[in-house]
Amino acid sequence: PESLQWWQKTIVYQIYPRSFQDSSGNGVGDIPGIISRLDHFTYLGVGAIWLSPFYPSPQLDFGYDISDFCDVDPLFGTLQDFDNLVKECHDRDIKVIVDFVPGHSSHLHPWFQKSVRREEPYTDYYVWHDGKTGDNGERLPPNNWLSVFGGSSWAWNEERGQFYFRPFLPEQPKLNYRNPRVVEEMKNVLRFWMSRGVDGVRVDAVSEIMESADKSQDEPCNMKGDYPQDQYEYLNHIHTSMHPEGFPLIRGWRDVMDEYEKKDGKSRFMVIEIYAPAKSRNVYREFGGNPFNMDLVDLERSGLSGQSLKSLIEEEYSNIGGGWPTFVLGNHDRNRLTFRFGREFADVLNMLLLTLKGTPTTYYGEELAMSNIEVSFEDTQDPFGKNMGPERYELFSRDPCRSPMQWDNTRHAGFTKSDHPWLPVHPDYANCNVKTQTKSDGSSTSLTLYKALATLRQKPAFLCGGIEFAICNKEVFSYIREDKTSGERYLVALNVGKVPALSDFSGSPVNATVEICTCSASKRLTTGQTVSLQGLTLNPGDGV
Ligand code: TEU
Repeated sequence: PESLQWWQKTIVYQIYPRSFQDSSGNGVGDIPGIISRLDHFTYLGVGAIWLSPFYPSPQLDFGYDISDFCDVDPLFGTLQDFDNLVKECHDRDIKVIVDFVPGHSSHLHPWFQKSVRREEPYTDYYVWHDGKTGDNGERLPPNNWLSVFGGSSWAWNEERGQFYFRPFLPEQPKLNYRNPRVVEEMKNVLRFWMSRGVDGVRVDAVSEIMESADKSQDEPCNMKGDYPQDQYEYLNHIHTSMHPEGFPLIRGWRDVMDEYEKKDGKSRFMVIEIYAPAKSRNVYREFGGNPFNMDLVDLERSGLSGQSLKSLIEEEYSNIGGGWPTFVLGNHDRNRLTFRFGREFADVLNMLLLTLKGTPTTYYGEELAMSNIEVSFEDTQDPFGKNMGPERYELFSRDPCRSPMQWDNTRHAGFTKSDHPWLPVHPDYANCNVKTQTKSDGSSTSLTLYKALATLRQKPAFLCGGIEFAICNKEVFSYIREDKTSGERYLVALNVGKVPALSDFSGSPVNATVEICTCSASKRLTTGQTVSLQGLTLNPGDGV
């Protein structure tokens, strides 16, 4: 463990600033609110927080549309508040990771405004194109490329008289990385935040960072039969996704982080957002990035079994070479665990995440097993959901997983004093909240389990010990984490199936002592109890 860097020893906790804690009473979370809640991380044993964007923004994609990369939106506070946050975190030995969104800016960014007017040196800061003329003389985009959020990824700008590329919203014009000035500008953005003392970055939307130079090529079709042709999945994105000319940009950003490492000898973490198979993740590692492993994020109930977990985890460990895994279960773009798998599997999946080798990332609220909220189409805030229309919005809207953090059982779960939180609090907050789940009446809750797991994973066997798979079948996923030096040896056994399983785990020892178990398993097992490994029954959702 001594040779591990801080980011290999900690849990990363993702905060969605809008939804964490409102201190100003406007219904939207803010930085002073986060500062007021830092005890939560000390209590849990979480040593790093990652903040989704808090930069000036018209909030059309809730902060992922940035109009000034080097400031704080008044909605969330001031730069002084941010500096205070860094100081308060560091005083508590908590690292701070910020979101770095290099791919696009807001349409309101001065660079884009000047680019529209062809003011030098901004003329080519974005990806502009004349487009084509159709058979009837109509104006058409240069190709069939699609936006991740649906529809053409080209938007017409009347003032400049050209199309611009925008792989997400029309209000998120793509920066042109074929322009060396842009490359340098974004490195300076990184330097700005590194100089303010941040310990790492999460790099946004890395797949879409670079597009083919040749805009005359269409993307090939991916689907057979009836599928909405303006939807992202309809095409294979060889020109806009994971483009090899984007890889060196990762190296450039890593180099900037290294400049800071060299100055003070402190390691900096750069985790990149990419939904990619193991082989492609390795490519990004070669360029200095540390890609999230999103395999568990992409998993749904129908795909969950002991075997499926084994195969995806085995693949990570066998492909990673000298790299370091970064597992994650969910984020602000995906449905919550309870929605995807059912309430009974939330704890067992947290147990999985926190007992694997690698850096785990937890999305806020998952330590409580918070649930998706229901939002009607009329009330939908997320542009991705709105774009899809009343029939399909539920498949795409990200509002349900972004509801306010549930702190206690007072009004709006203690999130805000406003009458109107920006998204409604989940109605289950009276029982599902930090305060209730911390109550020390001896019974175990999702939160107390999470805390116990966070403590346990500090043991060398979990931090850096080997992993050896044990019984893996439809129901059961089990593995042994062992540290040879100290002789620590733990069996982790999880039932992720639909029926109870009676398994024989006995190898060398016949008996084992229960260290920790999920809430459902705690009805039959208790910490410190000796159990026979020859016949251990686990019900669905049980983990031990
Ligand atoms: O998400 C990026 C994103 O949506 C893609 O990685 C996408 O999932 C993939 O390419 C589809 O195959 C990030 C943020 O997490 C999200 O909240 C933002 O809306 C988006 O970037 C735009 O900044």
